[in-house]
Amino acid sequence: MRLPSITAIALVATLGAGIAHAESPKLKQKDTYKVGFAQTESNNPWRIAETRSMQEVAKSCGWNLVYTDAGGSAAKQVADVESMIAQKVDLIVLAPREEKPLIPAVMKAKKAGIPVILIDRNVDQKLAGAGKDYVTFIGSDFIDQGRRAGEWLVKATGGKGKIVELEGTTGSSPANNRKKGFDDLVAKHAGMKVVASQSGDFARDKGRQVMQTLLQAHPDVTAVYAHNDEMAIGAIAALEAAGKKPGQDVIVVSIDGTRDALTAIAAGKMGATVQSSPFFGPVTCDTARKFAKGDQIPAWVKVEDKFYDKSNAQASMADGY
Ligand code: GYE
Repeated sequence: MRLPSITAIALVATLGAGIAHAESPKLKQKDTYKVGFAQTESNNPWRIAETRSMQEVAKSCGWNLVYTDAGGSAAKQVADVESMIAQKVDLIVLAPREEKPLIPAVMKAKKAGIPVILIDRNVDQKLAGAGKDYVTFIGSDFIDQGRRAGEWLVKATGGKGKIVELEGTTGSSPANNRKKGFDDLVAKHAGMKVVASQSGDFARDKGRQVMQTLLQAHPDVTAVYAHNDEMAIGAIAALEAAGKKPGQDVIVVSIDGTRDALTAIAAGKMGATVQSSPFFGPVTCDTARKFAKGDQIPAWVKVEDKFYDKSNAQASMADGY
């Protein structure tokens, strides 16, 4: 079993100075807390690694965890948060499935005097703010992840290609921002074009199905950019089923750093993946402790991510999950 605690804490950079949390609910300093963790779904290795990280840290952080799984439904996730409020938890850790539908849940918790820490995905910044409606957002820079995937692809292809983009869950912050980072970078290269961009809902089989359909309309595609590794693995299956050689005929790049992706890179079927660390337990415990102590917390506790291609995938297999 991997021990993510030390690296996860070390890879977190705080952005700017802390902000005053004048308006948001406070957290008392106690030995034990009742903490709600509202997960979005459990259908991929990333989610499972994240949940495990939270469960593991709960023991050392003095948390009695109230865990819910929204099963891929934002409406269920809102109801999950409402149930945590009814159970009078001390703190809610929310991984909001989509940017807008979870706003009412954040506002209800605020009204009930329960602080909310957002992890992994963010909510719409026009509708809610750190230090006011929730404590902070702990997570990766998704725009930068998309840009890094694009930069690698430009280098790997000499700036030429017909790209299929497989988007994550519609309305989620990683899908919105991974698209922006990649599309903006690719737009600077005249020889590169995104010929189709469609959601595969961050899911392996959906990615395979969408790729299968898009291949019929665009049989001359030369690259795939998937917003996560699960969809990339699904796309590789669709390419192989269509008689194409992933890694040779079609270059595949994505985001996450799962064990399956590192294996596919080592086997030459996938080109590269930008890590998106799911190990939120230690940094969330650390942030909650600091917040209870009255320390200033930045609006965004940024998680730094690694990068894997054929030069380091095999040697980095232990990073995978
Ligand atoms: O990339 C994906 C998961 O929100 C950062 O969601 C997370 C993303 C991750 O389902 O695999």
